[in-house]
Amino acid sequence: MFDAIERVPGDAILGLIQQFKDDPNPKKVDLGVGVYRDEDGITPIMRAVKAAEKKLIADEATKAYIGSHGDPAYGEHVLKMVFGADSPVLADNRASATQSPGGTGALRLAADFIASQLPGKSIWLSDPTWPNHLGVFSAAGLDIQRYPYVDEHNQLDFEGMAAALKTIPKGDIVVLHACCHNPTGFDLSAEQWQAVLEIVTERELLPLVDFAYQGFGNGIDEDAYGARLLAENLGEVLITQSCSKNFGIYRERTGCFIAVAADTEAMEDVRSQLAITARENYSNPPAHGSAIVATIFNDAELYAMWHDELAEMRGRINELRQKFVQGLEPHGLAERFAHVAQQRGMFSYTGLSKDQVETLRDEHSIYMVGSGRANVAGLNDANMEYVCNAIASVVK
Ligand code: PLP
Ligand code: TYF
Repeated sequence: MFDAIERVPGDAILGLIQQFKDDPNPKKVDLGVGVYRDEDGITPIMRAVKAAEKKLIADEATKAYIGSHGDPAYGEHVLKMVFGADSPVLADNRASATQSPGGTGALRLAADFIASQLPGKSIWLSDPTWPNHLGVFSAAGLDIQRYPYVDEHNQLDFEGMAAALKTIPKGDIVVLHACCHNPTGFDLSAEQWQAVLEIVTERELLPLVDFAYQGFGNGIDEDAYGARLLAENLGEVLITQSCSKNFGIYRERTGCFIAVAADTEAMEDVRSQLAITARENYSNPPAHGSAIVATIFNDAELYAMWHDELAEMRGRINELRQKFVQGLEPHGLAERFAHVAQQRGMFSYTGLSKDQVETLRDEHSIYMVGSGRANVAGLNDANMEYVCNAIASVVK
């Protein structure tokens, strides 16, 4: 029976990991997959996470199931991180948290919830977006539509985006990246979020805010600006959250699907459906990652340790953005790449073409995604000059 099964290519971003490993060039540079790297190129376990794990090993009393919505303590901490402890949304008790296997699991919960409870609605994704958005939403059977996000010069095209949002049929779902847009690194300003709120209100759209990088852009609260603005001013908002990046616990699969409803009653109705969606997918979420996060939030010392290290990571990325543009200055390319210093998060749409990306890989062993997306965190003082020289050689 399996004779007819076709072999298909794997995920292009994850495929870069293997290509990089197999490259014998000692000068090779990995700017591919989106994991944070430190100055030594390592993806470290954060200090507070290590300490929380030690505590958990000593104190953990059971491995019994945690329930379809996950650990309530984790859910409460995530709601406070996303909305702010004093949020009117939380005071009104109209937000529900369902712990999920990573942000991807939250996206799948969102997709299945939309497919079963909001049938006939299309889902609108930025063009470009994280390729897995297309995979997850189409696997759930949703009709996918696109709105523009960058112009032909690889700059944020907010006018184009806003014009497209104004044409979306009433009741459709629009996916917005809360911060650190993947793959471009272009985020919306406060004024632009306000404009989005007005369009979404006027068109009666349902925003789905994908929040995978809180704390990687400008700060925990700063990065939540758009998500909070929408949740505080709209009756209904969906949020898919991830702790993979900001706690560095990628493989522990720790995320949360948040549904904001008009009031507590409506929220409880939605919540009851989400327990079924979770159960039908995987029954219960994994518990280790959420236990780490809850342990850190419950301990003032661990919280401070985590908060400081996240600030260090964010500071390093933003500093690398500046150094990269400075490194291109002697080549007369500082202006052409000035946008890299303005972008936020791990990723930058560099503006390099597919051919230039291929030349960088084949001739210089510098790996980035075909779209020209670079993981800025893969840069460091040791490889910066090498990368800048190589880029200068391919663009000239
Ligand atoms: N959404 C975006 C835009 C992402 O870049 C990621 C990153 O991997 C995710 C969601 C989900 O991440 P994870 O499933 O690893 O938590
Ligand atoms: O965009 C990235 O690099 C990260 C990691 O199927 C990732 O979000 C990439 C592809 C994928 C899963 C995670």
